[in-house]
Amino acid sequence: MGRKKISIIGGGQIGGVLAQLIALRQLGDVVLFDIVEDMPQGKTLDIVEASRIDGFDVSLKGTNDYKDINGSDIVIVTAGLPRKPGMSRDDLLTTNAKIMQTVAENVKKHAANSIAIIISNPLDAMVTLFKKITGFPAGKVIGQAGVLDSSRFATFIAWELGVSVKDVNAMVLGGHGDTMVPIVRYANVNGIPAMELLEKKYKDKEKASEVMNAMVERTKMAGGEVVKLLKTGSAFYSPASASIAMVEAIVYDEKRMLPVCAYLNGEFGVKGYYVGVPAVLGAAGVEKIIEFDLIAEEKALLDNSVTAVKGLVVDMERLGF
Ligand code: A3D
Repeated sequence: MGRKKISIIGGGQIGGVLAQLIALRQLGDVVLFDIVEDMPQGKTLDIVEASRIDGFDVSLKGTNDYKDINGSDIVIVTAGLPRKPGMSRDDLLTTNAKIMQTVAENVKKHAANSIAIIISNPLDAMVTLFKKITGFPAGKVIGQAGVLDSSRFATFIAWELGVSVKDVNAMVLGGHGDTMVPIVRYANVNGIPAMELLEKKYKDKEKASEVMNAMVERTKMAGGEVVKLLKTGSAFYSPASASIAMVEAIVYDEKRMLPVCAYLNGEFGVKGYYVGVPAVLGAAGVEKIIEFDLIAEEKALLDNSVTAVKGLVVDMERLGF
């Protein structure tokens, strides 16, 4: 068995970091595709020239020709405009749907047996469109959102409780928009509920809830917080890392249970839509959706998020996609 071939469509901020992370971790040979001439070639040359120093040995190819993605095992799609300050992810719909259309057609043509991880925004709509155009099996088209949103939530909890982020587990479900649903009830530090630790810290239930709510709100707006600071684009280090966790789960057949944007066929009461839920990720892509009982409040929040996702998909269809 040779090395995996991992193609990245869109060699911008996220695409560049992804190429470097794949190389550093030797997850496979990398093809970095972009429509901008010479740029992906420049980035891959730059990355590979550090291979002697970093001690990796994989092939990296930058290209403007889709033929180079032929036979990819994994395709990661980052093509599309990022947000600028004041924009919502949904404002990117028309522009990025057009881009996604071409990308999906070419991935179908050149890498028909690949597993696709979609990162472009608005995420839930872009995954839906990619699946529709390629006709790939549902488990082989996966969106990245939950791994990043959950890591953001975990980071805030770790800061608040003064513990290592390595010991924090937190999960965010639903769509990748302002309606996303951080699951407070199961946020924990090595198994101890984060809420319990907050109540101990503040010796006041109300104050503890207030602090948790602030972290939930910050998580929902975390992408926008970075956009506001960067001014010229959106987060790219953390989205790349989040996608790498998914790539690793697939390459090493880890069966990790990660929150990903997956196609639902009745799970969580949703049929025919891509929504962020916990799923087992292995060599075949999404191998299983993990259902668990939500309490009424969580169910209401998830339903609200699903309604937003459906609205976005309807908007996209009205635009002719
Ligand atoms: P950016 O640095 O602009 O890179 C996008 C790249 O796509 C550019 O290099 C473009 O040249 C390229 N591109 C444009 N059109 C095409 C095309 N037709 N075919 C191939 N490549 C094309 O953006 P970025 O890397 O910062 O972000 C990429 C996408 O990810 C954006 O849509 C962001 O909104 C999205 N994003 C998603 C998350 C999630 O967690 C889901 C987080 C952050 C950003």
